Amino acid sequence: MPLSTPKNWWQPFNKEERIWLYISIAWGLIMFVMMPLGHFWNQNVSSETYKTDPEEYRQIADKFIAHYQRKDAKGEAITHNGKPGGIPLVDAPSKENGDVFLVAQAWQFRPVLVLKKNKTYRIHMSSLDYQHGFSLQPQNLNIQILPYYDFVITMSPNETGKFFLICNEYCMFAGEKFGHDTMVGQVIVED
Ligand SMILES: [Cu+2]
Repeated sequence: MPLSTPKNWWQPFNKEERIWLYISIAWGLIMFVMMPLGHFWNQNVSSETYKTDPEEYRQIADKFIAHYQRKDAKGEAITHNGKPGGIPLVDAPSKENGDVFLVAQAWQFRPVLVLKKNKTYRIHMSSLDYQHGFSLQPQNLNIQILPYYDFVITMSPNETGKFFLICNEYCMFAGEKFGHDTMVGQVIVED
């Protein structure tokens, strides 16, 4: 038989090759079981999913924001930075009183939600344009936000403080501008 046509296309593994193969299979299995396990340490929470569309969702969310936006003594709407045109600050209703709506849009999350410790909230989230990520920090709770889908998570904050929402899905450019790295929102938990 000529040398150029070996009987078997494969050769027996040598020792190092076999070790690396076993390591990569084991690592693949670890990564695989981490996905469902992440559910138990609350890195990925269960969500309900509904169909929506960006225009419909925008209307519902803006109505929600107008209704629950925090007002000052003179009845003026309050924003997160105290300036007109800032992101609205909303006293979110707990589960018994209504649903909460969060909008992701290049490149902001709105509104800034003010929640109460140990109350339970149903939080809807959808995108008006691209795929965005909802990454609550420093808790590291991660959910994808997609246009045309309304994800609802139920959560009960158990510590007070200011938490940040970071977009952890690279969201493209809009009008030839890039702003993914600036897409940071806020959630405030009060007593
Ligand atoms: Cu984004």
